[in-house]
Amino acid sequence: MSESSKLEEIRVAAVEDIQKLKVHSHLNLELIEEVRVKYLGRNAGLICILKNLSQLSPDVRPQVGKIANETRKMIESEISALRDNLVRIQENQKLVSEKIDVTLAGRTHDLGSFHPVSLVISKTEEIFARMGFGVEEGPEIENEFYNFEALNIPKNHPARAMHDTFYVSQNVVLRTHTSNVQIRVMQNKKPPLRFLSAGATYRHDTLDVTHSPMFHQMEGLCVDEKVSLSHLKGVLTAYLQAFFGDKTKVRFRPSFFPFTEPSAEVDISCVSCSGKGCRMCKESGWLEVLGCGMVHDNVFRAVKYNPQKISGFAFGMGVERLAMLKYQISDIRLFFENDVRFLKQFRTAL
Ligand code: 2U9
Repeated sequence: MSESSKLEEIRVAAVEDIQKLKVHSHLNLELIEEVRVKYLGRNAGLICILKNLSQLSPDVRPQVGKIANETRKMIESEISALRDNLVRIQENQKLVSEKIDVTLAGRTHDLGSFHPVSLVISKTEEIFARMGFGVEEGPEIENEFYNFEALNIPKNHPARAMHDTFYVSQNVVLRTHTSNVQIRVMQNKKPPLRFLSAGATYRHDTLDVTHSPMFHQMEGLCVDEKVSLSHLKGVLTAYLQAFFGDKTKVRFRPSFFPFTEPSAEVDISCVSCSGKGCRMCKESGWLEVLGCGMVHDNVFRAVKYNPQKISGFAFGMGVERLAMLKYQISDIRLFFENDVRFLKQFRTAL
């Protein structure tokens, strides 16, 4: 068979194969590549003719060469048109399938909120910061020296009894107040000192509406030369009016604590009836909010401060109790159940 007839056969077959690709219902790049290799691959008939052109006699060579090149160009351009077309179709399909409706309503995220105990602590720290008080921390597991001895609570004092204190081992307790922090700070720093300590404390109480074996305390200490009871009254009155509102009345009643002398308990006018008398204040018009006093000389001696030269005031309050009064919560257990329906009510509390 002459080279020209072979070329004609190849051309007819290629046109037929390309036509099949054009109408193929599941055309893909591999099918196109198969046809390309069949006609333009290294062993394809057309390519062999082109490679062997030099062996043809000079009288037919130009004609065969011309037809062979034209056939190759025709197949090449058909194949690349098919390929471009397929790529365009696939891109369009991708765009359509990935289309998003930007007008759909977005998914919202639930905002978290601070626990009321955290809110009370940070609000208190903020108010005291304006009066020059910093914040200090200390361990919740403590030895008896820092929790009792240094605070003028001697051995055999009822507060040390097993029914009040959780003992970890013979000499080690879960702190019953945050006062261990003040002792540690006084051991490490010299006066003047002004700071708060806040954190979890533990007492051997049975859980009920007002008691919890774990609760939070905030305590404050101010130590310097010539610190007096009037400084104590001024600072605590300013704090309570900033925290509960500037119309709040504040009164100090004599009391007793081993670590302060003199000692006092502080009441505010009832947050519910403003002092007229109601169920919340048991008709007294007053609510007890904290304890305080002038630091006992024995406490200063325990940290090697000279009580002749320096004096100080201290105070302590229960954080859950303050939160219960401020937000009118009647049951302390709500703080520890962490029901989101309770917690989310404090989203905008401060
Ligand atoms: C040092 C010296 C003195 C801290 C004080 C109170 C009075 C007080 C209670 C309030 C309610 C504890 O949470 S509560 O049960 N606290 O009444 N706390 S004076 O006095 C200190 C502390 C540290 C070195």
